[in-house]
Amino acid sequence: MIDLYTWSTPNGRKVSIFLEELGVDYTVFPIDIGKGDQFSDEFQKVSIDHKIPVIYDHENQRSIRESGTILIYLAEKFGKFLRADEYRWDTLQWLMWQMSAVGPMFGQAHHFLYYNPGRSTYSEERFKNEVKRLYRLLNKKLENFDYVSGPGKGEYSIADIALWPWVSRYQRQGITLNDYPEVYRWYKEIYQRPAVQKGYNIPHFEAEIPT
Ligand SMILES: N[C@@H](CCC(=O)N[C@@H](CS)C(=O)NCC(=O)O)C(=O)O
Repeated sequence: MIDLYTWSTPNGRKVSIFLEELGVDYTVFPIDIGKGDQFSDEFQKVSIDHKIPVIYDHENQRSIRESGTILIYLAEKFGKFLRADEYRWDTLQWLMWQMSAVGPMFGQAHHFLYYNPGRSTYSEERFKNEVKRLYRLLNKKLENFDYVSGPGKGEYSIADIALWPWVSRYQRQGITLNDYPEVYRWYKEIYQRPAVQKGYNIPHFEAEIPT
């Protein structure tokens, strides 16, 4: 049994979507980061960093934080969505790109463009441009691929699962998905997966998924 400490954010949704894709039993512990639950003594026992998501695996009493690590851990534990052959590195490079570029840059774009508009023109411009550059790169990759990694035209993997929830916040990044047609096609296709519909609304329904 897996415990999931999470909230309705892109990093949290990566893990709930993945657990739904795996179809495994898990228990959700909502950590309302707007109210400061992440600073409670109880949560600190599983997350030294005070950040969601975190999982606790009862099978081996292991607690794991950092969403990219959690995805790799679960993929290896259940043997799904991360190939064991040479395409593993293809998937991992896109997963690391999500963790090191998309997550931090999109996060800063949300901070300056959506939550604090008008506070810093320089920062707004910088992160808007960087977000656009990352969308262009993703669009270019998807020109010839159905998914970001894997053999043939690509296959759905933890890299797509990590990227999709960040793209679902495109409105907060000032992005129009019609400007990136391949990303839009990929986004809509993944949107239709039942596990995505369910995992998006964990720990609670926030709003309809933007389309
Ligand atoms: N690199 C971490 C980032 C985790 C993260 O920033 N979580 C945010 C929500 S998406 C959080 O818990 N924020 C609470 C806070 O900063 O106080 C990961 O990918 O898991």
